Amino acid sequence: QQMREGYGWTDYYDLDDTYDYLRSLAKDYPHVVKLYVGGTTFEGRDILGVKLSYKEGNPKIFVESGIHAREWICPALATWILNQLLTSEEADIRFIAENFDWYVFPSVNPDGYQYSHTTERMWRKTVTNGTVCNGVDPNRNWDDHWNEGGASSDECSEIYAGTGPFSTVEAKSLSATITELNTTVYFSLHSYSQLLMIPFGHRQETADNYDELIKIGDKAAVALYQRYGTKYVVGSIIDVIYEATGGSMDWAKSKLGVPYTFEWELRDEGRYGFLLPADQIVPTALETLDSIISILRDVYAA
Ligand code: ING
Ligand code: ZN
Repeated sequence: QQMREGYGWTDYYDLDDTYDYLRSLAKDYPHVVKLYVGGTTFEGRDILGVKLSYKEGNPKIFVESGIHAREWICPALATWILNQLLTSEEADIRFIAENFDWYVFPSVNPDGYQYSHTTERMWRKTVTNGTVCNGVDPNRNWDDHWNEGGASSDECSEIYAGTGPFSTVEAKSLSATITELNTTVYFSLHSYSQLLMIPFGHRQETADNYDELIKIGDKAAVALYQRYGTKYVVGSIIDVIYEATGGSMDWAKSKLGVPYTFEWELRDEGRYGFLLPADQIVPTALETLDSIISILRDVYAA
């Protein structure tokens, strides 16, 4: 694996290293990669991402990674994908690199990610100055069926929804960026459980293109399986994991009408859980990219 100025994929890296890597890409590939600030945080950090584009007029892909602080495989996977899109000579990878515009945000909860590195490894939420407890679950704070189930009003809960829809600056500012983009594809990266999910996290609606998304998802899970035999279950959030409301992907589907929305729960099934050993970064990334290629081939053909 190519190493660049202290960054690579045989170890996990902290926020500063991750952001430095994005800056190095913008510097080294000035015609293809541009830094893109997607929002801001409680502690005043940028939610930093990149736009990767080889030509005008491509459909857009938004990659939301690291919304939960402790899911360290997600930022690692996001940067690994960027490296592949820029350096791979494989036809499938060149195809997805050059025929879509990629907006990749490896760590959309940077305060939480930093906190998970410095203070509490198992931190999930954002960082706030709560009255009794710290943090909001940034994947329960979006303005779609907010706090209607699988979320909590208790500030100390791991799934605390916040004081109202988009009460967090992180979800609010990022949602404004996503709205402006008018993206065709929305990918959300989480760990762990080996699931490939589509909207919704409640039973009040079903995705308008549910059958199409399931069909694309099932094919993608087969593609993923073919690399190392890793098994993924495909389905809606409510069917395959649990009830959850106010999540980002549900918002992208129901409020923006993004046609193709998928959310991965990456490796593993719980042996290591959030503490996935770093020697699984590259295998996880390779198999996940296989599923991404499958999805994007179908999206392109649709
Ligand atoms: N899982 C997700 C969570 O936020 C999810 C599942 C996805 C819920 C999308 C709602 C919307 O709880 C993890 N592991 O965080
Ligand atoms: Zn998560």
